[in-house]
Amino acid sequence: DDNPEQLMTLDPAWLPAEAFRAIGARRVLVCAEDGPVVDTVLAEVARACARYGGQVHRDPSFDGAQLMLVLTGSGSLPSAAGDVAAEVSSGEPLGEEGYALARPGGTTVVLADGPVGLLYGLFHVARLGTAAFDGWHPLEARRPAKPRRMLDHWDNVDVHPVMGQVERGYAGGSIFWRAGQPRDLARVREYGRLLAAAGVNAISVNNVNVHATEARLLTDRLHQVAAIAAVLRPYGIRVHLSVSFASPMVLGGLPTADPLDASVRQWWADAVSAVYAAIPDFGGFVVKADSEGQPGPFGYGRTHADGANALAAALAPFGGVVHWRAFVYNHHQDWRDRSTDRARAAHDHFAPLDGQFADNVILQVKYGPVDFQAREAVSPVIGAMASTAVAVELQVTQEYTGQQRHVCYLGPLWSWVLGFPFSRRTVAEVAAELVAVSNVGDDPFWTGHPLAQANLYAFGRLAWDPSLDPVAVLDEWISLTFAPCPSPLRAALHEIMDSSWSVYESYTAPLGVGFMVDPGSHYGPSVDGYEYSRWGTYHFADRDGVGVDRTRASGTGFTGQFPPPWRDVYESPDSCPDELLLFFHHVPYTHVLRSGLSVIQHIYDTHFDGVARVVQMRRRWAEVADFVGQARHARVAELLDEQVRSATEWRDHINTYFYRKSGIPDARGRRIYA
Ligand code: BDP
Repeated sequence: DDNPEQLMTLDPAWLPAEAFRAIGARRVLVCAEDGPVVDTVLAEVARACARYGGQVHRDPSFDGAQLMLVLTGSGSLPSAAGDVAAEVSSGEPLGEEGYALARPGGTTVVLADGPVGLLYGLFHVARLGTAAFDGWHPLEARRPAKPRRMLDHWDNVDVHPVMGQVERGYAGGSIFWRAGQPRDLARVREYGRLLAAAGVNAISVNNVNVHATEARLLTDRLHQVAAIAAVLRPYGIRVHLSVSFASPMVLGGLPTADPLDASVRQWWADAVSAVYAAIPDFGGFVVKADSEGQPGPFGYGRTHADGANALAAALAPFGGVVHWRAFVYNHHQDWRDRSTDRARAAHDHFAPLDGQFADNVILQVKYGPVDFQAREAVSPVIGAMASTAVAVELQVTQEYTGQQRHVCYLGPLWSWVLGFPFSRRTVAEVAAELVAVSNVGDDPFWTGHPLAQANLYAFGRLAWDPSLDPVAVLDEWISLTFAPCPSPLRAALHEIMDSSWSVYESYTAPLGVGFMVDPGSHYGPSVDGYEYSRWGTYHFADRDGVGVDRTRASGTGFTGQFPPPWRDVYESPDSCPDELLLFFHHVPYTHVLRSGLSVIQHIYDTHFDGVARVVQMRRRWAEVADFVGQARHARVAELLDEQVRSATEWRDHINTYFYRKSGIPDARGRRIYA
């Protein structure tokens, strides 16, 4: 399938041709000097106009334009654009990626200072559709909240014997490699287009677990990375690479990878200059060190600041950065030792290093202290690094949220994380940037579950503007994807997707306790799957109660890693939010929640209710069959069958397990398997 034909069968995702109808039916003037990104803008406009009967003009003196896309600094501006430019210049600069849109009279004007801003402005007009051409529009100036909005691919070059082509990938194979070989990049080009339309401007192309072949992307396979960079550059996207901390040994043949060793530092400097010779706008490195078996500075008695700074020193002369992951914990814990707590690990390791990292190191912290669960507390590391640039890492690939077989729109989860207030500032304000693990593969629908595309779109949009309402973002995605979207379909999609995260949460692990998944695959229920394992993810259920005591008073002391007021809010079960109760406390099954229900009754009720809601989702989807392409409708229908099956399995495992442990029957007398 490595030929252009594969694109014929590829679902268009958001931005099908129809999404450009409003633009393509008009006279469009593009005032900008050619260059890779401006050429992208021109090609988009030309394609739309050819399809919908509009015209593209390049001469700034043309005065019949209905839409003007204007790059400032490209000579004398047409008069409508000049007026907008004057208004813009009185405010904050737009920057390389910002744009302004106004409609002072009968012409819609998009203005940008840099080519990428112009591209983002064009996509904004596509989002607005005909509304961009109605009546009068006051000036709106848009700039990204974060300078880097990045996706990490966990793609392997070789097929890994356990993890396959894409680690935790649920959408087929890699779009970059297949069985050790680079693929045709036509699909990557389309991917770049989708990402730019969502506002993403950086990707890391390979797995954070760097195996032997992937390590060589830094050296003799570098041309493969350069080829990907060339395809993404016209969409304003820069490429980064995951590297092994042991590269000087495994690639360079040195006897050590000690970050303070002069020959090691020289090796990195040489490797980095070769990278920049091949890819002048290369973004930098992503590093998973001393984590789940990856090599790191601990092996040499050095700190993570020593390790990160060594790579940062090599990248600094070229403007590159190191994304250094904070996912460092002991995955060989002794489950009999109750004093160990995986949730504590990142803060224990990294908070003492605040202030020691070089300026071009970005500490990449998972949003929760454990591991991408459907519900966990926000990581206290994010609030503990006042003198360090922090990237908050989200997981678009649905490893623990249904693996793109369940509908689970994650916008509301991310929005909650981003809005979480540490002492004075929210996570969104504290974070220097946002990063997420991609959910894309070579599946014809891009993401396995066609509705999982919404997560990818939402990540980009929320990284651009964390204050956006996630349901409004979903609505944008619906409008762009199903253009033109009939209202019964829109209503059904909202009913199915808006609260699908909380539905997923309701039939899986209760009240923030997490995991209870099949070990290894992480799909489906296995209540005790990890209970006596070395990975440190426990629920401690016994006949009297359930939950992890992370208090200072009697537990692991994790609550003490939070600043006030959270250290006290979480410390007591009376003030701890119910949805996180079992994340922080071990409580009796009879503990009464704010709802007035006991913990055990809450477990029963949410699990029955969750399945009922999934059945209702399936019914709603069946009702809108006439409004959706057949292949797309069939794929979602098939997956909803699986979601009903899986949710039922979850319900029965969880309810039975807790009924057996507690001996307390369901107050409403529903069937629980004994
Ligand atoms: C875990 C995944 C594992 C990843 C790891 C990571 O199960 O495959 O390698 O995260 O983030 O959630 O490094």
